[in-house]
This record gives sequence, C-alpha cells and structure tokens, in this order.
Amino acid sequence: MRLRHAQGSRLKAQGKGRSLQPSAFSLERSARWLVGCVVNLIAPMSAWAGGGSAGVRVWLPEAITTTAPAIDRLFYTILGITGIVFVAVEATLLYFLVRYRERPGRGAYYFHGNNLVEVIWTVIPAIILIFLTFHSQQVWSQVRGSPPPAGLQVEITAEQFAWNIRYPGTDGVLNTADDLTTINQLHLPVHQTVLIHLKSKDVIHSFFVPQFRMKLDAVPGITGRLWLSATKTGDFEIVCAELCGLGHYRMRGFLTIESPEAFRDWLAQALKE
Ligand SMILES: [Cu+2]
Repeated sequence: MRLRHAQGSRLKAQGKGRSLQPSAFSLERSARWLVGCVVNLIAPMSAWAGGGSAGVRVWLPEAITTTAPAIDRLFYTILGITGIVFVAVEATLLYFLVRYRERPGRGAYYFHGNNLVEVIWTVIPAIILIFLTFHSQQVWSQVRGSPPPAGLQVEITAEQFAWNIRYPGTDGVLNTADDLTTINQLHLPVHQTVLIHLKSKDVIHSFFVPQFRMKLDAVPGITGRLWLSATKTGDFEIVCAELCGLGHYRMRGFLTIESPEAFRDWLAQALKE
C-alpha cells in the first residue's frame, strides 16, 4: 500500500512536473518559429506584388530618394528567388529522407548520375545569375553613375567623432570664404539633386543614411561622391557605419529634409549667425 502510494505520487510528479512541459513548450516555440518564417518570407513578396513602389517597404526603413525603390526591388527579387530555392531544396530533402529511409529488406541502389538533371540544375541557376547581373548592373549605374546636374553641392568631412558639413555661402560656390560650416546638422531641400563630396580627416568612416539606401566610405586622401534627390521631407539620422574608434557609437548626425523655401530660410538664417 505504501509502495503503491509512493509510485502514484512519483507518477503524479512526473505528469505535472517537468517531463511533459519542455516538449510541449518547444513544440509551440517551433511552430511559432515556422509560422514566423513563412510570414516573413511571403509578406515582402505579396506586398511588393500588390503595392508597387509603395508596397516595397516591409522590413526596410522608409525609402526617401528617387533611386531607393529600384534598390529595394532588387533586394526583394533576390530574396524571393533565394527564398523559393530554399523552400524547394528543404522540401525535397525532407521528402527524400522520409521516402527512402532505411527499411528492412531494402538495399541501396547505385547509379552513375544523370546528365539531363545535371544540365538542368546548371543551366537554370546560370540564367538566374545572368539576369541578376544585368539587372543589378542597371541599378548600379543608375545609383552610382554620372549624376544629373546638381542644384546643391555639400561637402561632408568626417572626423573622430563628428560630421563637419560645409555649404556654399551666398556665392553658391563651395570652398570660398563665405561658406557655412555646421557640425552634425545636415539640411537638404526635397526634390532637388544634391551632390555630396565626402572626405575624412583621420581614419576611415562610412556615411550611411538607411533611408537613402546608400553608404559610402569616407577615406582619408580621397574625395568620394554621392548624389541623391530626396522625395520626402522629415528628420532622419546619419550613422557612421565603420568602426572608427572608441567614440564610434556617438558619431551621429541629424538630417533634415525640408521644402526648398524652408531650406533657403534656414541657410540664410545660419549664414547671418
Ligand atoms: Cu566614424
């Protein structure tokens, strides 16, 4: 009687204790992870397919330049292709694992490859890669090729740990006596082509505004060029994307994109001060 009681309480303890919970918990977590993966994989593609350039943004921050949507489309195209290949490969792997698992009385079958299958899985990826090469080259030349005539030129010089920003003064020409210099404050007019000359005083920094989808290293001794035309007004952040020293984390700049009138007023006011 005492023995049976002891067994009963041990079983009870196992039942409500830890023996069942971890597997139920991990099953739930696995299911959630799987659903999350599928949603994350499908959402960008459906958003892109359904919403044109407005639907492109799912994971990425807002795109605010004329060239950013083309970069996003390329990103999602590659993500879509690799996503489909990933799902197809994993599904095939699982199917073969189950279908041809070891069974009593079934021996291994040896054969020496299949030329047709090998040609198919070589030619299809080759076609996809050639398409992606030409498509990304097109986007690259649009983004990094020769810029359209700039309405405004700005010089940004990075240093440990700040962005020195130089605007042309009333003469409209950079590097003259009447230039205006600010620290970490970049104001740009919307719908206007801006050419940025990027320099560094000390080490390698990297000018990055995620909403521009552009990043350019600031290398000592070299002047980098970056052009853009903003499509939206608002406040954004400039980040240094290169580990440039102990104070790297605080190398933040503030970007304000405003109407051409507001920009002109701000520049006039700043020049007066
Ligand atoms: Cu830096």
